[in-house]
Amino acid sequence: MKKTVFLIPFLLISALSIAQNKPFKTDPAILKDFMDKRFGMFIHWGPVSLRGTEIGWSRGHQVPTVEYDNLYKEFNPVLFNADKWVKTAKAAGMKYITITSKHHDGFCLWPSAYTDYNIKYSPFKRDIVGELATACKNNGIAFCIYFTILDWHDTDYPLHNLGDSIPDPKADMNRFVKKIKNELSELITKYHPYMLWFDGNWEKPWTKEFGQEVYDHIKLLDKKIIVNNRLGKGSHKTISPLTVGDYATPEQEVGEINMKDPWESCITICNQWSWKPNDKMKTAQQSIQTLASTSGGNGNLLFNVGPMMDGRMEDRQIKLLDTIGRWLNKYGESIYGTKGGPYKPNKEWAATRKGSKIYIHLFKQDINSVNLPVISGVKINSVHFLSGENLVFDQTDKIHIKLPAILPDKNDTVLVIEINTIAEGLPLVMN
Ligand code: FHN
Repeated sequence: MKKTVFLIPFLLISALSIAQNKPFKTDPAILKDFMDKRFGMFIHWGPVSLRGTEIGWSRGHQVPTVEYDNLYKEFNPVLFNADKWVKTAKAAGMKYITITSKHHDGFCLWPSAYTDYNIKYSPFKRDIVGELATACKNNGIAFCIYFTILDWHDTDYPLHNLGDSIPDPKADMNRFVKKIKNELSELITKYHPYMLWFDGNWEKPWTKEFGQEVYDHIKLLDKKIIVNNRLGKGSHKTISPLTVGDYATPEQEVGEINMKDPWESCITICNQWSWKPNDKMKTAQQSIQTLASTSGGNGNLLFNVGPMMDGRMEDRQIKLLDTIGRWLNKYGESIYGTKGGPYKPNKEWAATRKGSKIYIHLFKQDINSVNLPVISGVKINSVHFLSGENLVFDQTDKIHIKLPAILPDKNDTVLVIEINTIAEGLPLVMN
């Protein structure tokens, strides 16, 4: 009884805010906490891993639709161990995990009461979303959920396959939106996600109005939940008047530097989002330099792995993630809790900043000096490798830093420029 009494005023205020069309915005302090994390794991997984083709997109293409929609009857990833996955992410220096609870193929990795097309009806039966949420909580990793609003399997969603353009007359978007709001209520009240990562807003049936309705529904249940920018319409890369959500989501590329709007690049460790046998994998150097470049642009990196059909992540991917983690163990202060800039990232280097330090991430090995534009009003007190060694520099019409023949780290050598002011307050230098 007591709880309900408390709840009533909150619900009234919330309903009033929505009636005045003042949708909730996520608290900037929560968004800052998210952006300070800088590095997360994306996981694309489902019964499609039995075929090694792309999740959602291969349905009705590389895999016939009927065959694809029945894969769940074979799906039994007996080696799935949520704690192992979370520990792999933690060892990589990742601070959050985002899993595809439901992708465009409509299969749910949690035992939803609103569709039988879910994990409970597979040989595996176990609640994958729930087990991962618990493992994240036990290991101090923020748990986040990917949720598609484009569902080719659902009869109420008007399009049933990639490339469909004629809406199914039997479909009903209002019924569809009601169902996804119910599914989101399940996910929010059972698993308490830190963030919801929506996807699939580009097809005609979805509107900004549906997006706002779902966003308001989420915020009524938990105002703290961070929401990406794929509930509304418009470009994934930016925040615009068409956006519903809190941050931008450039994909398979490092986003443009942006000191105003929060953003996160989602990029695959291999080529495919879900598991593919012998897929081409990125190198440690590419991965670490991508992380430094996203941080240099003031954004986060959501780095995607696709677990195999038996529930394991590939050993070679675990080894690569561990190498990234070892780099972050040494140089993480130049990534976590930093701001991007004050110099724009480029192919040679990226800059991050925190307190009275500017960190320069050097991507090339065979260089004997680095030249940076001077910043008016800034005096350099010292320059050294983050690993310790002091460096000779001078500041005339440019900042010139001499480097030894061998740099400390072949993936990304970090320089520290100690200055006489707070680096985060400096304007961007258009280098
Ligand atoms: O279609 C999806 C794709 O499978 C993957 O989930 C990416 C991740 O950002 N989002 C969509 C393509 O933009």
